[in-house]
Amino acid sequence: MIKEKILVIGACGQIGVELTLELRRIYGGAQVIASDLREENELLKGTGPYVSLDVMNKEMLHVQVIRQNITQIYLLAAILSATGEKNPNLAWSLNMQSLLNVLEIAKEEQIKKVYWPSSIAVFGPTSPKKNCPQQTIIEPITVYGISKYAGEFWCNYYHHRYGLDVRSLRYPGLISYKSEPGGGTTDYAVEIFYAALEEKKYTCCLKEDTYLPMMYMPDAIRATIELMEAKSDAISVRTSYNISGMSFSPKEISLEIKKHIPGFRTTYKPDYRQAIAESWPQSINDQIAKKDWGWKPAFDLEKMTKEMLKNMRKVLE
Ligand code: NAD
Ligand code: AKB
Repeated sequence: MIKEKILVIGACGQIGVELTLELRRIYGGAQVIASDLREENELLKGTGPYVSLDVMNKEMLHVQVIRQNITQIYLLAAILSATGEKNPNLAWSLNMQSLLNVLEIAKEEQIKKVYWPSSIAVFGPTSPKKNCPQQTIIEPITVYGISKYAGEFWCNYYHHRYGLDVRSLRYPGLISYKSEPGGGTTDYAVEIFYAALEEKKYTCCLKEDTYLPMMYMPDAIRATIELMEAKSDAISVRTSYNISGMSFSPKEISLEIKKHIPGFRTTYKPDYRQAIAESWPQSINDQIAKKDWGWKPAFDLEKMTKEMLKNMRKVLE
């Protein structure tokens, strides 16, 4: 049996650190090559090999894939929604070219499986706000959302045209404590925990009643692994699957945190991120992921808040 050799690109980001650690737990440290533009993340050090890699450099990427005998690629490098609006050309260029480089090399080298995440940011103001279905009107207004929607169709194209086994999830906003979020509109849902523990007050960039789909990182990591381990013929969606965890507003998460930190106060100072958040659905329908590969989230707002506070207290000690 051929041992899997996995390349994670963007391994030092919010998802990359936790996903790399979980892949190393499953496949063994030496089998999972972490790579990024940045310096190696502290949590990854000593857990397996690390290479410095710019995914935009196709030749360098190709050499690594051949040299390391890679069988699976997880591509996580991207510019997220809020940062993307500050530099739309750069966001389009990185988000598209990184994917095209990976898909093309994966096709040439007959890579067994590719993972690339999409986002709820594909949806736009004309998509249904509540229980947003897999297939619906999709007219994104951010460069990030446009790049994710285009990317989904490139994945679909490489699957149908070349038989490449590429799989994808439309993550909601992800909440985690191990590595910091990297410039998204939903980052407030992580920042609020730091602020609550360190200052007992927080100024939120969104209005108090802005509902968004969110997920605790352990659910997102499990969803990713479950999708990648599912039998190929169970995967009916080759663009990207809707997945859902929870949905809450800044006011609701503030109240939940206040149950544990009684003096905590949030004030609201909406900025350019408000328009982005308002263009996205408030909740997501993930019935196809449930049916195809058995997706089931484990964390709701109450459980996630308890876990975040417990774990962040340890980090801040
Ligand atoms: P992040 O910004 O935290 O991490 C991205 C990593 O990619 C960073 O470590 C960065 O240094 C690296 N990178 C950037 N340019 C690179 C390059 N040219 N070559 C190699 N590495 C490069 O992002 P994240 O939150 O971990 O997101 C990972 C993926 O998941 C992205 O595709 C993102 O769109 C998607 N996603 C994330 C969320 C979320 O809430 N975090 C939600 C939906 C989708
Ligand atoms: C962002 O806010 O840009 C990300 C996402 C939902 O894709 N967290």
